[in-house]
Amino acid sequence: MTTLLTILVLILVAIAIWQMTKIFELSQIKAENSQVASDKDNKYNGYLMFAFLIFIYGITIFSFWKYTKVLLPEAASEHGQSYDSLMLWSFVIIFFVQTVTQALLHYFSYKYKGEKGKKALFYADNDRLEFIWTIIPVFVLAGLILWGLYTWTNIMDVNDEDDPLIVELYAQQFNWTARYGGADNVLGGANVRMIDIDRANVLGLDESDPYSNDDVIVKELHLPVGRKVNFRFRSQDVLHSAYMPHFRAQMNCVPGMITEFSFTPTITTEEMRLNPDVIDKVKRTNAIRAERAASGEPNSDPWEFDYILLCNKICGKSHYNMQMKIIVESEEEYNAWMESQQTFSQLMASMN
Ligand SMILES: [Cu+2]
Repeated sequence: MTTLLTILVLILVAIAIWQMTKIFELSQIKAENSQVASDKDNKYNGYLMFAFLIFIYGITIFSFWKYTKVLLPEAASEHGQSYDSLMLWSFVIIFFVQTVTQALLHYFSYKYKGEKGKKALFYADNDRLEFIWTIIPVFVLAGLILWGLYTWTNIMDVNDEDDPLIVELYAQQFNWTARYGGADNVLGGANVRMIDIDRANVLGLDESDPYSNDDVIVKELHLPVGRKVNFRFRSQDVLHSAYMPHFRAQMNCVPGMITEFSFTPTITTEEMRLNPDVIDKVKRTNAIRAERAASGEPNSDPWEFDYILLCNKICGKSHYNMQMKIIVESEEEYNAWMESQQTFSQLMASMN
C-alpha cells in the first residue's frame, strides 16, 4: 500500500512539473514558436524508434531467460507430445514474424523520417508485392489451422477402443470427487436429485442400478500408467473446469450434462519426480518455503511434486484451492490400491 501511494505521489509530482514547464514555455515570447517539427525533432524521434526496438527485443530476451523455467515440464500423456509441438511451432512462427516485422517497421520509420525538402513518392500499389504478402500468410495460417484441426480431432476423439478405464470426475464448490466403475468398469447411473448426504451418497448414485454397487468413490485419483482413461465430467452446482496441466488436458464441467475427455498417462509420478525440470522446480519452491519457515510463516512445509487436477473456471471464493492429487503408478500398484478401496454397496451397508 505504501509503495502504491509513493508511486502515485511521484507520478503526481512529475505531472505537476511537466505542467509547470509548459506554463513557463507558453509565457515566453519566442522568436520562433512553430508547432511544425524541425529536422532535429524528426531525427530525435527516428533514434527513439531504434531505442524502442531495442527495448522490446531486450524485454523479450529477458522474459525468455527469466521465465522459461516456470513453464510446465514435458507432457505426461500420449497426446501431450503433439499438443506441445503444435504450440511450439506456433510460437516459433509468431516470434520469427514479430522479430522481422518489428525491425522493418522501426527501421523504415527512421529511414523515412521527415526532412526539409524531402518529398514522399506517390506509389499507389504493386500487384506482385500484394500477392507475395497475401499468399505467404495464407499458406502459413492454413497450414497451422489444418494441423491444429487434425490435432484437435485426434485429441477430442473419445472412443471405447483399447479397453479404457472409465472414471467420473465430479465437481462441486469447492472440491473434486472421483468415481471408478469398479470390477465391471461401468459407472452406475447418477443424478444430483438422488444425492443423500446423510447416507453418504454424495454423488447421487442410483442405488437401484446394479452397476452402481461396485463403483468406487475416492478423493485421490489413481491412474495406471500406459492405460487409456475415459473421463466423464459432472458438476453439481456451477461451471467448473477440470484442468490437468501435466497431461495437457482440460474440460469444462457443466451442471446438467456429462462432458468427456480421454488420455493415456505415459509417465508415472515417481518417474516425473526425477525429471530435471521438476527437480529444479521443487528445489526453487523449497528454497522459498525454507525462507518462510525461518521467519515462522505458514505453508512452509517442504513440497514434493505430484500431478494435480485443478479447477480452471473461477467458480467462487475458494476456487483457487479446488484441487485433487493425481497419482500415476504401475498397474500392480494401481490394482493393489483399488483392492483396498470400499465399493459403493459396502459404503451404503456400513451407513445403515
Ligand atoms: Cu471450480
